[in-house]
Amino acid sequence: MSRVKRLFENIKSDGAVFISSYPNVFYYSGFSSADAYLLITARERYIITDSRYFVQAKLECPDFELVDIKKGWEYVFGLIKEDTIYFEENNISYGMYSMLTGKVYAKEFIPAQADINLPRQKKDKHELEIIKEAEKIGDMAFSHILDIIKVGMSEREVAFEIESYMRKSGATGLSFDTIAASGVRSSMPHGVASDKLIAKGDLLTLDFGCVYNGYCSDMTRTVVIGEPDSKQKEIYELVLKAQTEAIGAIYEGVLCADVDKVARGIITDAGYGENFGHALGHSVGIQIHENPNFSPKSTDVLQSGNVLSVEPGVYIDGWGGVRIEDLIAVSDGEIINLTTSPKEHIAI
Ligand SMILES: [Mn+2]
Repeated sequence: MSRVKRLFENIKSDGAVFISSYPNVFYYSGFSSADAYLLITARERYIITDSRYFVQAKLECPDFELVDIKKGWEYVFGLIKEDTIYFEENNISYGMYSMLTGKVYAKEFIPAQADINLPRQKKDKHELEIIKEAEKIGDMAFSHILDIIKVGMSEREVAFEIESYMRKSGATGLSFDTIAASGVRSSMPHGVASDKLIAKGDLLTLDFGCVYNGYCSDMTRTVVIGEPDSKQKEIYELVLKAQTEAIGAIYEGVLCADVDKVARGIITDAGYGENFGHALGHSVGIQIHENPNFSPKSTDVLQSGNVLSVEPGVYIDGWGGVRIEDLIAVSDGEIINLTTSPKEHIAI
């Protein structure tokens, strides 16, 4: 079923859909730049952009009729007969919303972000292949960086080396700012690379991802610079056990909250429940954080086509932290770990 058809099934109405976010413009039309909007009805498909992108829009979106944004919004919405417009309430400025609801007075605007996003939760075979390739670039970057990391290098140098390797391997960008957090900085779950120099005995958490053909990868490994001490070993083994058992608990149809519970239970029983503050995992796709999530509050059931991270962590203020993250895909009843980098205690 086409993506637009699935969209209208979710909305269950004859209205039009106005799309204003890059991920949804890309998903529904194939247009790979920002600065474009879509207006879609059951019969019509318009892409609204400016002259910088006309050639690109014609190439990438052959099913869409191109409309010059210069013509103005009254012209754009005048193209359709529908009076009800579903829109992305989380992806529109207050200014634009006011302008649209003020000027396009004959139309009723109804927030429909969740319904518009929903088809993206179930990746098709083609999308799964792309994400697998993206994750492979991350795996190769990790293997590359293990040969390079040395005492005295800054976190920023390590991050740049990972990023440049991924770009050379076909990535068009980064999923997010690379996290390279060493020593006590590794207690910050999102410690973006700094000028801190890597020292002997440091834990080093590397969390990174690239964008490849429009889709994100995401992985985390924690390594020790030199031989790990007993506490580093204890925490690493705990996080690894939580991650391995959580992955083992995944099957198509499982409650996402139950997968979180497996990892959280293991970490809590060891006395570190307070040190695992975030959810176990999130979906990955065109965006780095998508739904559903492996979180205690999730009410979602895992379905074929879902791609989620499994990333438990233990963070101890003033000491450091450990996180290990793989990307898991569910495809026709099969559970596929897209991340192949080793997880046994890596000492550098
Ligand atoms: Mn992640």
